[in-house]
Order: sequence, then structure tokens, then C-alpha cells
Amino acid sequence: TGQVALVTGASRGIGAAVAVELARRGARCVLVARTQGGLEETDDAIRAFGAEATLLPLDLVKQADKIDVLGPSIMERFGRLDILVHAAGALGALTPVSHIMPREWTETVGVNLTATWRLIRTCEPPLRAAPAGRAVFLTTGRVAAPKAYWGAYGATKAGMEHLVLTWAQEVASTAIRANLLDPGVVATRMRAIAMPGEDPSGLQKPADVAPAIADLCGPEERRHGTIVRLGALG
Ligand code: NJP
Repeated sequence: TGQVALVTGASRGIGAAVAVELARRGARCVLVARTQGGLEETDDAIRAFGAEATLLPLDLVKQADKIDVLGPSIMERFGRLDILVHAAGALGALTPVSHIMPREWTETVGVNLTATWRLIRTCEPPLRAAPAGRAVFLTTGRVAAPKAYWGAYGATKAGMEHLVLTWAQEVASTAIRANLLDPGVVATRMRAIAMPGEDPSGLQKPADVAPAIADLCGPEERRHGTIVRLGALG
């Protein structure tokens, strides 16, 4: 306990559920996403059991340079950073590769790949200094199963996997444990946009997958440089 966690994508969906679960396990959470209202809802859920979070409204693409000061500013405020969870993700428009608009491309690459690099860059020093630094990055089974119209999403998540697995080798001799997690199909806004008309009632909920993600952030966790898969690709 006393751990400090930085969670992106914390305004809704999987990131929000992970933040609540980490806070329930005693971590002090710094919540990142663009939507202030969503961050406040996550904070409300955390306050329901007597903890509280720090809200950091931030566009990981348009304000990408602000990612660079996250590590130092968290160190200044809390004196430690133990956990990074990058759950923010961008689907992009589901269109043929030849039809992807530059703005959609920039957004998808920015959230899924460039933010991954920038988060690693700013968080590695404090994670190294932590007794049990942990990092989890949300990926997808789509990487292994290319599908028409999912090119930007799949390509950027493939890039993310390569980058994280490379970084994991580089920090293997430290106390940091870094992994990727493929959640399978989860009923979130992203899933609803990707599969309009689908009945979400039978799908996993964000709260169903949050404990497994929080487990990867635990000080006892030994897995490193792996891709943990929670369910089949839908
Ligand atoms: O998505 P969703 P999920 N700057 O849309 C944030 C992966 N995954 O929970 O900024 C900052 O509910 C956005 O916040 P806001 C998926 O690829 C999922 O399903 O306020 N933040 C929100 O908090 C992703 O990596 C499924 O709009 C930005 C969050 O990202 C992760 O799981 C299957 C941002 C997205 O929440 C969580 O996705 C799979 C920006 N520019 C992989 N853009 C699944 N759900 O079935 C977005 O294989 N965010």
C-alpha cells in the first residue's frame, strides 16, 4: 500500500474499472483522459470506499508534450510512482486502409503507439526507483488476426506490442515487470462503436477484466514481457 498508480483511459470503460480496482487495493491513482466528467465519475466510484484520486484531464495526442512531465510531476507530488496502466486506446475510423483520413491516422497512432513510447519514457525513471514498478499496456487479439477495415488499429497495436516487448527486455534486470494485456471482448463504448447493433448483455464487463489487470500490477507479480489474453477475439 501507499503505491501510486498512473492510469490512462480512466474516464470510462476498462481504464476506469482498473483505476477503481487499484484504488480498492490501496493505490493512490492519478487518472488521465480528456473528459473531466468521466474522470469525476471514476473518482466518485473511488470515493465510495473512502479513497480519492487525482484527476488529470489530458489529450494524449493534442497535448502529447504534457506526457513528458507526468513522471517528474508525479514524483514531485507523491514521491513515488509504482504502477503505469495505459488503457487509453483509439479505434480510428473502420475504413479501408486507402481511405484512412490523416486526422484519424494521427489520432490512432498518437494514442496507441506514440503515447506508449512517451509514457515509457517519462515513467521509466520513477518505476525503476520503485520497489516493485509495474506497467501494463492494453492491446488486442486483432494484432494476430488482421481484418479488413481495422488496419490503423491493428497496426498501431502491433507497434505497441513490439515497443513494449522491446522495453521489457531492456528493463529485465530491474525490479520493473512490464506486460501487455489483451482483454478479449468487453462491453465498452469502443466495442459499441466497432460493433453497432451488437447486444452487449452477454459480453464481459469492464469490472470483470479489471481484477486480472490489477493482479499484473501487484508486487508479487513475476510475469514479465508477456501478452496476457483474457478471452477470445470477437
Ligand atoms: O475503450 P473506451 P475500452 N487522450 O472507448 C481514452 C483495448 N481493447 O475501455 O479522452 C486521452 O471505453 C478515453 O477517454 P476520453 C482498447 O484498444 C478493448 O474498450 O475521455 N485519452 C477513454 O477513457 C483500449 O486500449 C477491447 O475520451 C484518450 C479510453 O481512452 C483498452 O482496451 C478489446 C484519448 C477509451 O475507452 C480500453 O478500451 C480489445 C486521447 N486522445 C482491446 N483517446 C474491447 N472493449 O472489447 C481515447 O481487444 N482516450
